[in-house]
Amino acid sequence: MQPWTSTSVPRLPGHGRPLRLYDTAAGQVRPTAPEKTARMYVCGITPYDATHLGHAATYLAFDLVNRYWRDAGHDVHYVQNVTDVDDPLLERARRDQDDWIVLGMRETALFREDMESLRILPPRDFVGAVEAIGEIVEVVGKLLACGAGYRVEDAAHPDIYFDHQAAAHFGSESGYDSATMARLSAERGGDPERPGKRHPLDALMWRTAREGEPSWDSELGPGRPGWHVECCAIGLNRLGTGFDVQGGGSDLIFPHHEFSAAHAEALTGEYPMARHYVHTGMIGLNGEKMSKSKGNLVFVSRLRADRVDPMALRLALLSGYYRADRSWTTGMLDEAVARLDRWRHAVELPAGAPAQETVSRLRAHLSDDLDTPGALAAVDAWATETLARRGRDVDAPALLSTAVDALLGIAL
Ligand code: 5CA
Ligand code: ZN
Repeated sequence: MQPWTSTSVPRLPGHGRPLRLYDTAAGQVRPTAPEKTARMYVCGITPYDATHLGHAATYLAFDLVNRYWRDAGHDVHYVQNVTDVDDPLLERARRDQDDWIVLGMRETALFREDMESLRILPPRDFVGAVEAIGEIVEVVGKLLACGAGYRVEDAAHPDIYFDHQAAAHFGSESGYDSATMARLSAERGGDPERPGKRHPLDALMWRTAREGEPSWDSELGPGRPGWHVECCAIGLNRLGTGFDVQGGGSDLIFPHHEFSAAHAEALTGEYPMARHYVHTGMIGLNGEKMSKSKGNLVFVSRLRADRVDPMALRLALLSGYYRADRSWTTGMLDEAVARLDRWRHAVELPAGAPAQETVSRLRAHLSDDLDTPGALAAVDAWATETLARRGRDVDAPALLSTAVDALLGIAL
């Protein structure tokens, strides 16, 4: 798929220390150690509805990772998928008597616009499940051939499942106990009740054709791909195994990332698939989880239509810790508008407080597991000094503005 258009990233003099991120598998903050080209896979949208603030906050967190690595001199090979064929999309299309392909195209187009307006750097590879069907079939075929995959004994629908015991490290990504795994798998798209599976946890890799559902002819027989194997195939084929970051919201810790990693291990014999598993907190609204069923989704496109400055929106989303479950409030947006206004006034002055130290603090906070509240506070302190006319450094406003653009993605 065509990704969205990139904004340019200015080069900032110097660099900070290595980026440290919380790794779900290790249960602690660890330094990332990319080679010249850093490799990151972030789970993309299922395009049956518009981008809400939860999606935006998640992609924004990984945008900071991307920007920090670039600032450190790395190239970043960033891959993101689009789950453009799956149950939620087909269900929505059926409910609205819509064409599932057109629905997916429409919402993906809107997502691109939203990402571009928020100045989120695009992935190098933006890959839809549909365009990757050939490579997914190949992965499923190999897993079937080596015994990690099996067909359920169901003459009408001999679907292919993954035997989770085929991966020696199954469970190491989430660290969850079996009761938690069973509960989450049932809640998040699994089918523990399906007769004929070797184990209730085992995940679907190939769903044979059903009446009224899209399917593709393949050596596995006509059908469509399961969800976890989609991300495994798209990621491995572009990044290889042992890539730096596998990312997404915390709702993907299990079963999605556990199974993608297990498929990769069974397929390649190598472990781990990713060196860091990084998960963002869930965004809610006024204290309640943002969800379709509650009808309390706040869409980026709606805010854009209301002429909210995307930079204020970006700043508002960055004002909380990325890993914390947190609530969106209109107060956050008001605060961000005022903050942006202060910063813009400060950088417009002909001179300001010296900014070198602020840039170092900005980098230090970001390198510390993306401490954005600390990073914003460092810029606030510089703006306060500058607006009080306590600085005469004529280079400071431009340096500060470059740093805020390069590292935080905010255009002042
Ligand atoms: N297509 C799959 C991933 S392969 C998917 O989860 N799609 S999604 O549209 O449901 O979510 C897209 C991304 O946004 C995922 O990384 C998901 O973890 C994240 N996300 C979803 N809801 C929220 C939320 N309320 N807060 C923060 N992140 C969220
Ligand atoms: Zn995914």
